[in-house]
Amino acid sequence: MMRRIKSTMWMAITLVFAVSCHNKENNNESCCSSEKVEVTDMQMDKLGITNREYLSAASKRALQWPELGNDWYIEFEVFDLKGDFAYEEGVVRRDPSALIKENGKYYVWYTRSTGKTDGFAGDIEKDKVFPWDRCDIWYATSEDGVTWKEEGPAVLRGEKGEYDDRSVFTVEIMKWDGKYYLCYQTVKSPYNVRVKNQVGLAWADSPDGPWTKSKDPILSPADNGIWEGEVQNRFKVKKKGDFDSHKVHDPCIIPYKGKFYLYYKGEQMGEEVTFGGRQIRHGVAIADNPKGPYVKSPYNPISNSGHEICVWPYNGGIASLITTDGPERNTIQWSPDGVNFEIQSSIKGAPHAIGLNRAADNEKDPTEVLRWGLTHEYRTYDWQYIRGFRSRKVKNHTAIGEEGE
Ligand code: AAL
Repeated sequence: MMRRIKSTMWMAITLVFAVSCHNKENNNESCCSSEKVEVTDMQMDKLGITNREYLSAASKRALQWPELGNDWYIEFEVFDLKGDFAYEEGVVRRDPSALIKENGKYYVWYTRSTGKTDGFAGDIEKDKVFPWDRCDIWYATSEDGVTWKEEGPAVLRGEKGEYDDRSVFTVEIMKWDGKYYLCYQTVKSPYNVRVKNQVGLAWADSPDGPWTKSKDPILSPADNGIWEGEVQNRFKVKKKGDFDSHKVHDPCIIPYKGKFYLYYKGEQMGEEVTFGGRQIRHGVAIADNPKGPYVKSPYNPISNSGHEICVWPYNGGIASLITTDGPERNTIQWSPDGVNFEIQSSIKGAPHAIGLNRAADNEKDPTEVLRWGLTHEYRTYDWQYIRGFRSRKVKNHTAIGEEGE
């Protein structure tokens, strides 16, 4: 535990250090040269430092490293699946939920639609504006995690006028106290670029349904942003509002410390491009009961990086895979309390929209739930399909024929 705290402190220090040096350089001040840093012989040898009188900025950062292990460091590979999850032109299958194992089979839920994407330029009343527009939530089962059988729809879009009448998508599963809960994104028509996205919930006594849907959304965007003008442009705002003022996405509920933690991705009105990517943050909303009410944490946002939510319990806290956007993308983070996350490792990149394996023993290893699972991939912008992934730890780096110890 101590090591973990130290390592995350180091990561934070490194980031702050890097930013402050950068600022000073911009102000034309000489940076990082005058401070006297003590270096022991052991540190010299371990870090391979040439001369303790001439420490580069990199060496100074390295001297602040704690003893880092490899526990949270993993590499991914993706592969094609069989049966109904083999690639099928004309059908969108994407954003798989986590896997659970029931009745000797793995179950997964996912976004499903047919037809090409038209975009926003035409008649949005008739067109399909995104690949995840006009979708329903379907489910599939598999005995081995590789060959999948599509079982049919689980949760359908609502009747005209309901909050989920246009699309239900990007679903997660939670099993709790013998019941099953699906939480998912919802959109109400008309699906224009300024439409607010919400989160719905459905529950059932069996993973095969039937599912009962919540009459109202269980989570909505913050209501404190102000659009500028009437034009359908999501970047034009008078005031942006909270990090989740436009959309609440990628919901995932984890039973934790006697409560229910709903993690989600927020999209802000007037989103910018920052750190070479989208301005995406994560938040959490907490409830006493699975059906809510969910109250957003005053600490939100709890991550300033990431995209799809991928969280799991570990060692009394919550771990989170942060991908795609923001300065901390491609890291795995952990929080002792489900709210205050610190970086544990950086990774080379992860498959998108991971559905992790909740049937795994999440306490066996920090990343056990990521050893294998599901992801989606874009064959084209029109067609996405569900694929498998595996991950492995990097344990050695030995040349062919190199002698062992
Ligand atoms: C995904 C998710 C949400 C978005 C779209 C479909 O990566 O973040 O689900 O709405 O893209």
